[in-house]
Amino acid sequence: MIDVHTWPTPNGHKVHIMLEETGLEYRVHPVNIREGDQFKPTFLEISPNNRIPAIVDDDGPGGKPISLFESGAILLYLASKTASLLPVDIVERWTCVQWLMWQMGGLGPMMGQANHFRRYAKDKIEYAIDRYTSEANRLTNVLDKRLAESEYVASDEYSIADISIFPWLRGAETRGVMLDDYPNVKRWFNGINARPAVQRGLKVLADAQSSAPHDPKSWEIMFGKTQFQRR
Ligand SMILES: N[C@@H](CCC(=O)N[C@@H](CS)C(=O)NCC(=O)O)C(=O)O
Repeated sequence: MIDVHTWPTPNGHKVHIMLEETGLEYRVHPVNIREGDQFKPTFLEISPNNRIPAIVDDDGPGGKPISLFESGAILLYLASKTASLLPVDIVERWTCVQWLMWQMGGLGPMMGQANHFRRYAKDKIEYAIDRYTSEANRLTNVLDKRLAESEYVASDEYSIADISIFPWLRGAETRGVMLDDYPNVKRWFNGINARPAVQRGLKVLADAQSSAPHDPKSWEIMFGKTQFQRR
């Protein structure tokens, strides 16, 4: 059984979708990041970076429990555990890892910053809004060019690279990225969105999902002193 400590955000959705795609048995433990659950000592024990998602697999390597944080590492682990969604061909496999790293180090953080400065920053800093919106669009264009030559991101096979990127393109317009401007991304996005396992993954904790603006308390937890306190 896999225990997933999570919340319905893009990084959480990656793991929810992967668990549904692989058919692994899992239990959901909500970590309400707007209320500060990510700072609880029990959560920090498995995720010292105070970020969701994290998993504990009681049937890890050698039948022993393993706990993991960082969504990219979790996707790689679950792909390797189930021998699925990671291409077998060695070139395609490394291409898949390459795009997974591109998402983890580029698209995710830049989309996150675009969202932050466009929606959450107390001061509307034009330079920051422009920089991160431009970066989010530049990266989406890189993806669009890739998807002009390949059905899926790593190859013509659906893989964890697609699963890692897809949630970041949901609600892209709030980050200043219009999918109509990227026809290959739009074609790929609609195909993935139509997968039953993806739809099931998106339903995990769906009731808790909120696009409402932060109130002063949740803003302080996410972006104020509580976030940056040494633990
Ligand atoms: N690189 C990490 C990023 C995880 C991350 O940023 N998680 C956010 C939600 S999407 C979070 O837990 N935020 C809590 C906080 O900022 O305190 C991953 O991919 O797992």
